[in-house]
Amino acid sequence: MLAEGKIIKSISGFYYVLSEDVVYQCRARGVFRKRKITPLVGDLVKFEADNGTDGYIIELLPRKNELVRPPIANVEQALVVFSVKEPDLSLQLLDKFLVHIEANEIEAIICFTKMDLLTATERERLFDVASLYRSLSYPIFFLSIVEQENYAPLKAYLKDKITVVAGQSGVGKSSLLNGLDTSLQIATNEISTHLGRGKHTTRHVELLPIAGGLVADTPGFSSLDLSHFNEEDLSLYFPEMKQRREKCKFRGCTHLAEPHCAVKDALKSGEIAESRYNHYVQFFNEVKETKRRY
Ligand SMILES: Nc1nc2c(ncn2[C@@H]2O[C@H](COP(=O)(O)OP(=O)(O)O)[C@@H](O)[C@H]2O)c(=O)[nH]1
Ligand SMILES: [Mg+2]
Ligand SMILES: [Zn+2]
Repeated sequence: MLAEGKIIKSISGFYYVLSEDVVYQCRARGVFRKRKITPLVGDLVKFEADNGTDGYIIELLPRKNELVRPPIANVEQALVVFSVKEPDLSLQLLDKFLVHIEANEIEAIICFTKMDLLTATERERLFDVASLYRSLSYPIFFLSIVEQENYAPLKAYLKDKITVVAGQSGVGKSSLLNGLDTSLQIATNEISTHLGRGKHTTRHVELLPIAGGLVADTPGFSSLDLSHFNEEDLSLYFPEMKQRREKCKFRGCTHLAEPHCAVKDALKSGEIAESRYNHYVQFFNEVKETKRRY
């Protein structure tokens, strides 16, 4: 039988291929190794199976994209998970996640978790902050494992897509997935074994079938290093700047000190939020600083 499927897990030379609700344990034909192509989780493949359980991958279909950390192909969107408390919300970190996601041309969906920990006044303040991100066209969800009321509309976003979950440890990523699919029992409160770049971690990459889509609980964009960015490109990853930078007088305008800068004009008129602009400047300096050091 020749069929098409998606790799949802890979463990020591075996690839687990999901095809019409059945998972086949596959090996890759030697031809991949010779061509130095490694199948990735998320890859759409053609495989041959002689029985209902095992098979051979014979062809990788073209990838739309490929993330490095976590190593997943064909990712279409990221759930950017931020708790509103414990740990406290950091807009600078949120913007940094968004920059990485924009740079990878992936759709971002912002999920604010632990809403139950906010007082009524704090909620109002959060809604103000959220409206800024809504104005940038990011879908926003307010979630809490105590109330569970916003899980259903979020599920609709997952259907037929590969989604990675991004966010700091402890913000409630695993709890959120358990809430979306109550048959899952992902361990929560896991102490992260991730101790930095290059360190071996025991966490493997796996796509979980949730709400008609495939979701990786493995934290996406776990390394938020900006060193591989060019400072001149940074404003491409802030949609409100990208939209205006063509109107700057100088080509290659950095929107810092140049005259007749459309971005700074929009900042002055309040069309671009100060917090977003300030984070842009901080990231710009961070990129320059890391370049200077190497
Ligand atoms: N109060 C409250 N606690 C939550 C919520 N979501 C998660 N938590 C708690 O936050 C801790 C970390 O959650 P976990 O899902 O493991 O976070 P992860 O590290 O991002 O996967 C656990 O103790 C959860 O019970 C929430 O909506 N409200
Ligand atoms: Mg977790
Ligand atoms: Zn400019």
